[in-house]
Amino acid sequence: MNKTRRNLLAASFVGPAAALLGKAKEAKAQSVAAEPKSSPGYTPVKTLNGITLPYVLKDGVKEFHLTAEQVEHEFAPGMTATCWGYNGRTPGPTIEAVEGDTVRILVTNNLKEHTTIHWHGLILPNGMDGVGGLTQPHIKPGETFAYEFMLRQNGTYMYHPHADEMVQMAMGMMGLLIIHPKGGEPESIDQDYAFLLHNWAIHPGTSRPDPNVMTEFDLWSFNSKVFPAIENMVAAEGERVRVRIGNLSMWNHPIHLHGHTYLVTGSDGGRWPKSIWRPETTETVAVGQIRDIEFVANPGDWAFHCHMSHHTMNAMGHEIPNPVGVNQNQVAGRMMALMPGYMVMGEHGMAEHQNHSMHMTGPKNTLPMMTGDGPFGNMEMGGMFTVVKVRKNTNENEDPGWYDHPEGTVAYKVS
Ligand SMILES: [Cu+2]
Repeated sequence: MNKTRRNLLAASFVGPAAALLGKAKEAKAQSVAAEPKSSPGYTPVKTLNGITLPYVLKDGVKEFHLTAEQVEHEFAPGMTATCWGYNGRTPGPTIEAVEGDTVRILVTNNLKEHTTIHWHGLILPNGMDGVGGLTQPHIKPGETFAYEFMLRQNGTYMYHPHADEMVQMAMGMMGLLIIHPKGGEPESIDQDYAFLLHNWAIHPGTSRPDPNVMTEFDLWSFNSKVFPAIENMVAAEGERVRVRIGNLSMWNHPIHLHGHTYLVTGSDGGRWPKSIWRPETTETVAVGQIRDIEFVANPGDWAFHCHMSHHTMNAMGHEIPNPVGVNQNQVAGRMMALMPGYMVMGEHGMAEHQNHSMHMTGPKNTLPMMTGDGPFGNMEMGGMFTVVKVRKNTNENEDPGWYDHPEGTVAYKVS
């Protein structure tokens, strides 16, 4: 909570609006002060579409419990699959703790094959590193292992299996581990969001990830959700927002934010010293990497997405002939004779497919390639796409709806 900036903000307004805003801020400050003593002492991370794992304190040790298991997972309404994850979800719940904490993480294996958990980026005793066969025996079905270590660093880290890794990660086993700095942030953060990038080979019409696929994936996800099911990120104007992005997919993803210049402030090597923060609008988060980005929120509905344009599509087909620029009139006549109702599409681009997505159904359990109703029409997106919604004031429990553009600030038709 950046109190200094809030007070400055409140002080810089005049008139009745200012009084109201001032009151709102005051109320917010009071509600923070009124929180129980167990307040964690940091801005908790919001895991998009996810949760933070609760812990119990046992003799000064924070004890967490992860259960590896099969999960029925919905990628977006209309498409579910049988995946593997932790505690009933993929990715598993986010583990949050503070630098200097000793943690004990119990891992129960409810899969039908052995597993382990590796703590990606952590400085820990070698035997806690979770590499099956190398640093520990595998956790067999039905067994529970304990990982116990002190957190000696702060930043954004990940956890994932290091046993039958190709299969277990392709099935969705992964999670975030966030360590807050002891004594607070050097630059305080108002909104702290986190998600993991992943890819899935769930071929159209099927409902189980295919772990053998190396490059030709069908779905691209933030926290195992695809647009339009990915939650928005919400912030108030002027708030400092951090987004922590981890990549446990098999591709690199250039992650792009509209309308801002953000600072890249950290990686899985922890939060970087200010001297090496750098301004970007697209930052590639490579396979196995973390990037933390931070920005001061500008008002609007800002697209936030992977810049590989095939990664903002759902249900990618890989053996589609290229129809762009092909006059299909002759084909249409012949096809209509065989199949009444046949339509040719794609000659002038693929956007026209959107006009038919409501009455033309694909295979069962398959999402449209591009979708999303916006205030001005179809957004024609899928996969790794969401929106950062920045408003004057925000209400935690309310979707702020679409941005109300000030008059004269929307691109307009000339002819
Ligand atoms: Cu991508």
